Order: sequence, then structure tokens, then C-alpha cells
Amino acid sequence: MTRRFDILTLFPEGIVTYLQSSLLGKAVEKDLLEFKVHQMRDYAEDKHRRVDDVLYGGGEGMVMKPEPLAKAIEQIRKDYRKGRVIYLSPQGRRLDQALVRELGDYQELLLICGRYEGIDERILEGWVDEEVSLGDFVLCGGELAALAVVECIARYVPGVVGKAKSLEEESFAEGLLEYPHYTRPEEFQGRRVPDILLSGNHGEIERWRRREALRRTFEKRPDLLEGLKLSEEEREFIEELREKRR
Ligand code: 4GY
Repeated sequence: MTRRFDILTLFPEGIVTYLQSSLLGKAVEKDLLEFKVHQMRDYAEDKHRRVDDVLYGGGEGMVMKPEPLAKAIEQIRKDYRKGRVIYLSPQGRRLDQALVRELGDYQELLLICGRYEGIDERILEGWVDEEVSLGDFVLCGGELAALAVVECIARYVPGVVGKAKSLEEESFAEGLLEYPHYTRPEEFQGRRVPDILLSGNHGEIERWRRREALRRTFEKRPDLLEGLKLSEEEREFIEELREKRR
């Protein structure tokens, strides 16, 4: 079944261009993915196609009016069988690989991109299933966040990413950072590729990569190591790194 993504935005052009030009465009041709980008203004009810309005209670800035949003959401999801409506904002649940997997279970996703100061609160209460955030920073609109969410989920749809390296063995999927990667030449401006990678000893190479992934995670993102199930040998390796640090 084709996985469907709907994106509701005031700036569809950039979104469409991106979706066509990447790996995702290829997946559309293969009928693995379907993208529908909707111009929010098309759902406005007045002749000026107005989608924003001033704040009740006063204050700077504009808010997205509820009527066009409700109308758009209802129309778009009327043929959803197993779908979810997501609003992108810094107030949402932080996106991580676990959430990517959860969202990947849905046949259809509707991503709503806010602009201005955001959307009328009643839309969040009555029309949105889930709020998702990329992180603790503020963009000018939800578009970049929506693309990020789509791309993360799409790469787990079978056939979208080549099978050169299975996504399952991607170390981030099991909670570690990636081991370092090298390509030719063997020596670049005085920096050599680690000898082990040239040895042809696949067992040793696997072991080295696993350790480097652990080392990097320990150095750059020690928080990821908590709650990870490691082998005896791996736990000892981490202990060694800790000792060396002192
Ligand atoms: N961070 N994660 C984010 C964002 C922009 C005003 C509401 C984020 O997901 N979205 O910064 N969004 C704001 C802009 C309306 C969304």
C-alpha cells in the first residue's frame, strides 16, 4: 500500500520542489509514497482568501484563523482510513527514532505547517491528534519540520532506501552513533585511513566499528548509553574509556 503524506501550508512551492528532487521523488515514481501538498489559502472562506487574524486579548502578531484550518483538515482526511493529523511546533513531543517508528505505522499522515504566531488553540484541541517538535528552537514556520518528519518516516518504507545497508543495522536504530566512515584515497593530506579497515579481516573490522560507535557515543552523547543493552565485553570497553578519562 502506498504511504500517503498530506502537507497543509501557505508555502507549497518549496515543499513540492524538495519532495520531487530528493530520493523521495524516486519513491513516488515507484508508487511507494504519495505526497499531496495543499495551499491553506484555498480553504479560506472570504474573497480575500484571508487565513490570519489579530489576537483576542491584544498583542503583537497574527494567528491562523480556525475556519480554513478546520475545513482543510476535514476535507483532506475524509478519505483517511488509518491516518493522523500532526501539528509541527516547539511545544510538541520531541522527534526521535522511537517516534519516527510510531508514526511509521500510519497509512496516512497530515502535517500542518503553522506560520505567524501559530494556530487558533481550538484547532489543536479538536482537529489535531499530535504535536511534534524537531527541537528547542523556533523556525519561521512548520515547513522545514514537516519535511524532516516526512523524510525520517519515508526512509523506513521498504524500497525507499536502497538495501546497500539495511536500516536495521544502522547503529542509530539501536541507540548508538555511527562509527567513522572512510573512502579513497588511503592517505589524504597526511591523514591515513585506519589500518584495520585495509586489513580485509571482516571479523576484526566489525569489532573495531562497534567499538568506535561505542567510543563516539560515550564521548559525544553519553546520555544515549543509559538504558542500552550491552554485552559484557562492551560494558568493559566503556569502563576502560571511563578510566582513561580520569
Ligand atoms: N522547533 N519543531 C518547530 C518550529 C515554527 C510559528 C508555529 C520546531 O517543529 N516545528 O519552530 N515551528 C513555528 C512558527 C508557528 C510553528
